[in-house]
Amino acid sequence: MLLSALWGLCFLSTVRAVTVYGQIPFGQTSAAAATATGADGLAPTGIPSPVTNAYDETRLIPPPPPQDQPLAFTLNLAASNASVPNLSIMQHGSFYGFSIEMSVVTQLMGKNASHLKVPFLNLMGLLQQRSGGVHIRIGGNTQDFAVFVDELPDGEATAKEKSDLKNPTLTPAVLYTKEMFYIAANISSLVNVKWYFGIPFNDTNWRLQIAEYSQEILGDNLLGLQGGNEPDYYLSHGHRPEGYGPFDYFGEFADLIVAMDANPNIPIKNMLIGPSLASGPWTPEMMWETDFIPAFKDSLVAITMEHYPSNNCFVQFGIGSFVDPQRAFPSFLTHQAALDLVEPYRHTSNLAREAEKPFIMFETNSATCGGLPGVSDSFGAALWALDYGLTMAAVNFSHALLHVGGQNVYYNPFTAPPTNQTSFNQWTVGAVYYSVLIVAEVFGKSNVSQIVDTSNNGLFTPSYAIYDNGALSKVALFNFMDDPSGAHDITGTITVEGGQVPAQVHVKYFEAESVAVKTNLTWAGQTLGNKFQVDGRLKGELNITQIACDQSANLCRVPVRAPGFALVFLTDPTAPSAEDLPLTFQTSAFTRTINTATVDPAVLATSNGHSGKERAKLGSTSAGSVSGAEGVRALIPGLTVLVAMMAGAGVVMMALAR
Ligand SMILES: *[C@@H]1O[C@H](CO)[C@@H](O)[C@H](O)[C@H]1NC(C)=O
Ligand SMILES: *[C@@H]1O[C@H](CO)[C@@H](O)[C@H](O)[C@H]1NC(C)=O
Ligand SMILES: *[C@@H]1O[C@H](CO)[C@@H](O)[C@H](O)[C@H]1NC(C)=O
Ligand SMILES: *[C@@H]1O[C@H](CO)[C@@H](O)[C@H](O)[C@H]1NC(C)=O
Ligand SMILES: *[C@@H]1O[C@H](CO)[C@@H](O)[C@H](O)[C@H]1NC(C)=O
Ligand SMILES: *[C@@H]1O[C@H](CO)[C@@H](O)[C@H](O)[C@H]1NC(C)=O
Ligand SMILES: *[C@@H]1O[C@H](CO)[C@@H](O)[C@H](O)[C@H]1NC(C)=O
Ligand SMILES: *[C@@H]1O[C@H](CO)[C@@H](O)[C@H](O)[C@H]1NC(C)=O
Ligand SMILES: *[C@@H]1O[C@H](CO)[C@@H](O)[C@H](O)[C@H]1NC(C)=O
Ligand SMILES: CC(=O)N[C@H]1CO[C@H](CO)[C@@H](O)[C@@H]1O
Repeated sequence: MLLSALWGLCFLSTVRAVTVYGQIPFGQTSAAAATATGADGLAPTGIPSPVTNAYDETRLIPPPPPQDQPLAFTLNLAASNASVPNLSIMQHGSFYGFSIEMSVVTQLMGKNASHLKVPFLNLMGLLQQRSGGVHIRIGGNTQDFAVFVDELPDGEATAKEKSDLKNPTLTPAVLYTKEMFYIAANISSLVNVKWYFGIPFNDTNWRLQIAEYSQEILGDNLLGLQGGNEPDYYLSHGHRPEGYGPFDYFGEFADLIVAMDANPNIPIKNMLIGPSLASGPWTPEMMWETDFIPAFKDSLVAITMEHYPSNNCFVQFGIGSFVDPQRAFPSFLTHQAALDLVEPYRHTSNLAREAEKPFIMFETNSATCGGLPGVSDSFGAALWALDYGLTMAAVNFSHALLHVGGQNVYYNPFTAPPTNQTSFNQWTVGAVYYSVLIVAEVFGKSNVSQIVDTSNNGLFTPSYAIYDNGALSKVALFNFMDDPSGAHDITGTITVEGGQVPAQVHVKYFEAESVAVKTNLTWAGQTLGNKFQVDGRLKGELNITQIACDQSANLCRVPVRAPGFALVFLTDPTAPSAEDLPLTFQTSAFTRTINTATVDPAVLATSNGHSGKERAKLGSTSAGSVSGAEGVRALIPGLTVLVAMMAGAGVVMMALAR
C-alpha cells in the first residue's frame, strides 16, 4: 500500500498541471508518461504533423545484432499435450482482435449501414478465413462521454459535438445514432464479426442507450458491454473528485448493475466487462482487494485489462518526458518485452480462470498517445506484436484487442485514406495487421489449440509449440536480430518426443528487409501492399516452403533469417479441412469508376487462408475467372443481402462508401 501511495504521489506531482480530457481518438491518454518505459527526458527535435502520422516515413536504425547469441538451438517437443508443463488453456483463432475508437467508426466501417467500406470487410474476411471470426470492440476514451441522438446530418452514424472553442477543456463528445449498431449488424451479416461496446461511465446518471440498442440490434453478435474504461485514470484526467479509488469504482459498477437490472430494455443483464484498468495508478491487486470478481461474478462476462508498454504523450500533449523512438526501439525487439508485459497479470489470469471467465487484454498497442514514429508501424513492431500475442495466449489470456485510431496515430493495424483522398488512394495497413493475421493461423478454427512458450535460446529467438486437439501441430520460431549479411540467421532444430517428425514440414515465413522497414512485408510470399495501396486482399503467389526432415535422426532443421518469423506446420496446411462448409455468398453491387475495391471471391471461398489454387473449383485467385455466383462461397450462413455480379467483370463488387 505504501508503494502504491508513493506511486500516486509521484503521479500527481508530474501530471496534475495538465488535464487530458478523455475524448481523444488515441489509446490510453496515459498520464503516466513520466514513468513509462524508455522515457529519457530529452526534448523532441520536431513535432510531427498529426494529420500524416498514419503515413509517417520515419525509418529508424535497427539495433546492431548481439555478438553472443547462439545461432542454433534444439526444441525437444512432446508429441502429445498430455504432460506438457505450462501449456495454455484452449485458444481460438480470434485471439487477436481490434479495439476501434468510437470516433473513427464511420471512417473505417462506413458512413451508414448501407455504405460499408469494402477494404474493411476484406481485411476482416482474411481473418475469418483463418480463424472463423473476428472480435471487435467499439469504444475507447471516446465512449465515456458519448451521447445518443435520434438523428445526425446526412444520416451519419457518429459525429463530434460542436465544442465551445473558448473553453479548451470542453472537448467535444461523440454523438451517435442507432445507425452505429446497424453498421455493426450489417457487417456481421457479411463477415463473422462479434462486438463489444462500452456504456458511458463519466457519471452515474446512466445513459444506457448503448446497452439497449446493442442488445436489440446485435443480438447474438454482441459479446459484452464494458463498464468503465481505465477507471484508474479517471482522477488524473479530471473526471472524478480527489480521493477516487478502486472502492469508488467498485461502487459505481454496483450502481450500474442496479440501473441495468431496473431497465426493461436491457434483457441480458449478465454481459458486463471490467475492470479494464490501464494498470497505471492502480495495480490489478488493488482492484482485487475490493472483491470485484466474487462480488460481480454473476454480472461479468469477462475480466479485462488495458495496457500499452510505451507512450508518445510528451510530443502529443506535453505530458511526462520525451520518449526517443530510436532509443526505445531495441526494447521492442526482444522476448523480454512480452514477458514484462504479461508479468503483472499472471495472478489475475489465474483468478479469471478460477472464476471461469475469459481474461481479455481489452486495449493495447505499442505506445499510447498515438504510438512512436518509426517504431509502431515497423516490421519490428509486427514481430513484437506477434510475440506479445503468443505470450499472452501462453499465459492464458483468452483474447487481446489491438487499438485502432484515426489518421493521427502511428500504430494503426489499418487506416482508411483521408476523406478528401478516397477517390484516388486506397487503404494503408500497419505492420501489426500481419501479426493479427498470423495469430489467426497459429490457432486456426478448431477451438482446441493450446500453446506453450518453449523459448530456450536467449531473448532474441523466442519459440512456441502449438498443440491442436492434443497433438503437436505447429512450431513458431522468431528471429528478432537484424543482419542483412546473413551472419545472424538462425536454425531451430525440432525433435519430437514420444513420436516421430514427419518426412517434411511446411513453413510459412513472415519477412521484410529489416526490422525498421514499413514496406514490402510478406507473409508466405504474399503482401497486402504498401501505403495507399491496400484493398484488403493479399497479393502475390502463396509461397509455402517445404523442408525435408531427417526421420532416422528424428529431427527437422528450420532456418529463420535475421530478422524473421517462421510458422512450421507439421502437417500439410493446404489440406482441405472438415470445417470448411460450402455456403453461398452474395453481395450488393454498387461501385464507383475509380478505386473500385472488390471482394475477391477466392478470399471468400477458401477458408483456411492457405491457397485458392488447390481448390480452384471453390473460387479463384484471379479476378475475372469467376463467371457466376456458383463458386463463390459464403463466410457465414443465413445471409439476406442483395445479389449481383458485375456483368463481364466477373468480380463481386460492393458499395464503396465515401
Ligand atoms: C512454468 O512457468 C513458470 C512461471 O513462469 C516457470 O517458473 C517454470 O519454470 C515453467 N516451467 C517449465 C517446465 O517451463
Ligand atoms: C457526462 O457526459 C455527458 C455527455 O457528454 C455530459 O452531459 C455530462 O455533463 C457529463 N457529466 C459529468 C459529471 O461531467
Ligand atoms: C448512406 O450514405 C450514402 C453515401 O454518403 C448516401 O448516399 C446514402 O443516402 C446514405 N443512406 C442513408 C440511409 O442515409
Ligand atoms: C493456464 O491454464 C492451464 C490450465 O488449462 C494451467 O495448467 C496453466 O498453469 C495456466 N498457465 C498459467 C501461466 O497460469
Ligand atoms: C485534404 O485535406 C487536407 C486537410 O484539409 C489538406 O491539407 C490536403 O491538401 C487535402 N488534400 C487534397 C488532395 O485535397
Ligand atoms: C469455435 O468457437 C466459435 C465461437 O465460440 C464457434 O462459433 C465455432 O463454431 C467453434 N468451432 C468449432 C469447430 O467448434
Ligand atoms: C489435450 O487435448 C485434448 C483434446 O483437445 C483435451 O481434451 C485435453 O484436455 C488436453 N489435455 C491437456 C492436459 O491440456
Ligand atoms: C518493394 O518491392 C518491390 C518489388 O519487389 C521493389 O520494386 C521496391 O523497390 C521495394 N520497395 C522498397 C521500399 O523496398
Ligand atoms: C519462397 O520463400 C523462401 C523463403 O523466404 C525463399 O527462399 C524462396 O525463394 C521463395 N520462393 C519463391 C518462388 O519466391
Ligand atoms: C442484417 C442487418 O442487420 N441489416 C440491417 C442493415 O442496416 C439497416 C439500417 O440501415 C437495417 O434496417 C437492417 O436491418
